[in-house]
Amino acid sequence: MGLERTLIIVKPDAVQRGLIGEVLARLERRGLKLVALKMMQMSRELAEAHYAVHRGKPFFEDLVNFITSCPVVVGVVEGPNAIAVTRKTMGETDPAKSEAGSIRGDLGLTIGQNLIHGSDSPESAAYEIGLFFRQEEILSYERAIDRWVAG
Ligand code: D4T
Repeated sequence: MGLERTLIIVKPDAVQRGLIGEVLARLERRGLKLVALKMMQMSRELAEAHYAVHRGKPFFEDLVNFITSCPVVVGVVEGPNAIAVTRKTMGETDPAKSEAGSIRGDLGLTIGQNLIHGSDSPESAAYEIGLFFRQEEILSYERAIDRWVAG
């Protein structure tokens, strides 16, 4: 049971729909711990760096325009197997294929507006966390509930 950190972005559609709290609450209720959190307007340069693996794909331009279209909430969540657990809690990339009970399966309809980003591997988590946060912005702290969610 490896303790991992992963980057999450509450995307513009969730911000506009008033779902920031709902999205973050689902990760918190899962037992994951927020160790960094901020609201920001992503620049085009940052968006292109974040989505570098998708450069050249047909949806790249729309994706960058979308993610820079209004402020987002960016965070780092920590927990046992946090990368896979966060992805599972999010649902599939396409909300139409996502299980009910997941964030995208309960709250989304289309792939272009899928509410949340989560890193998909330890390598992308390390890269993405480094893009958005300085080391001193990521906090280490104990919660009294930690032993009840990850005993
Ligand atoms: P992100 O990266 O936003 O967490 O989404 P996923 O990890 O689930 O999916 P992804 O990297 O494959 O896609 C990134 C982002 O692009 C949008 N997208 C994707 C799109 O608009 N059209 C597409 O055909 C694909 C594959 C949705 C998520």
